[in-house]
Amino acid sequence: MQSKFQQFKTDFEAQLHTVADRLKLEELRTQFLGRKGKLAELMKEMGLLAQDQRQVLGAVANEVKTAVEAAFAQKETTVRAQEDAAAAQREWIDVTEPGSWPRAGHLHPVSTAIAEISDIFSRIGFSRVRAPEVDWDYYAFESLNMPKDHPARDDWETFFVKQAAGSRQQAAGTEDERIHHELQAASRPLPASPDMGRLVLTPHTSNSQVREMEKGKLPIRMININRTYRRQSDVTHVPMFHQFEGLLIDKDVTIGNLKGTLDYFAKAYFGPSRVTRLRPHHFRFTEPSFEIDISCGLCEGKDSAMCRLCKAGWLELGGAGMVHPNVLKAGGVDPKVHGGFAFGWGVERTLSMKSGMNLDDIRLLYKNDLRFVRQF
Ligand code: FA5
Repeated sequence: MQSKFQQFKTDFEAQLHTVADRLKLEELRTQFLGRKGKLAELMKEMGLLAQDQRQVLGAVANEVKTAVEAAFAQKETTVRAQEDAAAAQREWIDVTEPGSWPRAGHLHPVSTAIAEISDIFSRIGFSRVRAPEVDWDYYAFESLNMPKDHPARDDWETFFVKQAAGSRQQAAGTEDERIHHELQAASRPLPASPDMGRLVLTPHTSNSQVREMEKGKLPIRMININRTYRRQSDVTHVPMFHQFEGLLIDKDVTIGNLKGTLDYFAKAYFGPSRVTRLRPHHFRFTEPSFEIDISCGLCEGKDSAMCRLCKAGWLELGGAGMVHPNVLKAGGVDPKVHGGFAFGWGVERTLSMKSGMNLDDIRLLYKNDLRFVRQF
């Protein structure tokens, strides 16, 4: 029986040695020291012995039990300490480490260009105004010296708003009705031309010219940047784009003032080495009219025959001219006293011609491809 106790101790110690975690330790405790464990069995067996034998063996049993429990307690302390140290290592948190931030977005390059253009003109006293994006034919064409059915209108490839065509009756609560009411509220009564025609998605920002003159405050120095629409789509055209329209009405305004303004803008937006040139053109609402070119930023006009971007050192940006007397009259301005200049450029075109942009398809701006927009 005594050797059984010794064997028990040896077995226990051997197994205790291999234990490395709390789970195994608990299993070992149940197996050896639990109520139905090996020690309890030995004690039960010992209880069956004669009293004198029990007395002798009792001392041995106590000694084994004390030694085994002490070894167990020590192992338990060691295993706990090891497990706690491993957990501390594994679950360690550096509370001073910066958190992980969601990726921040940024303005679309067209929005940035609009803000920049607006800022550049504000520095020389041009105030930003707004004109409707959906407007009457009258403001988009007719008041701009383009009578109905004039072939020049075809150049604008206009979208007409269907429901409003020829009729002032719209279904209650529709978007058309809202636009219709907004436009009526914004429009002044027109003694010369009571019929404002159809509603159009403005194909250019020039609808702001007569609207601004109608406000009756002179001089005018305005910039209108807005969405515009045309039935076009190719590498240099998108169906929805932005234009910025400049209009200056004052006394003694010359083409020199126009050229100076455009050169100022070209240098401020594109860089100090860039210049503009005026090329004769024709618009019904300006006389004389010009196409505005800007010197090429890629070849700087030096190797223009080889340049993949420009034609002969110049890039075409937009139109401009001296405001036609008929347009001044439509706006209630006396052409004998006041005159002025106007210009209208595409924001996307202007942006794509900025050095470093290298945009060979303007439609990329509206593809919603984050790989593209994140570059800017
Ligand atoms: C006009 O729209 C005139 N209203 C400009 C003007 C204003 C002339 C004031 C005189 C006085 P044009 O159709 O050329 O002109 O358009 C002007 C610019 O708009 C173009 O040079 C181009 O930069 C831009 N543009 C025109 N159509 C598109 C399009 N579909 N996509 C992108 N940009 C366009």
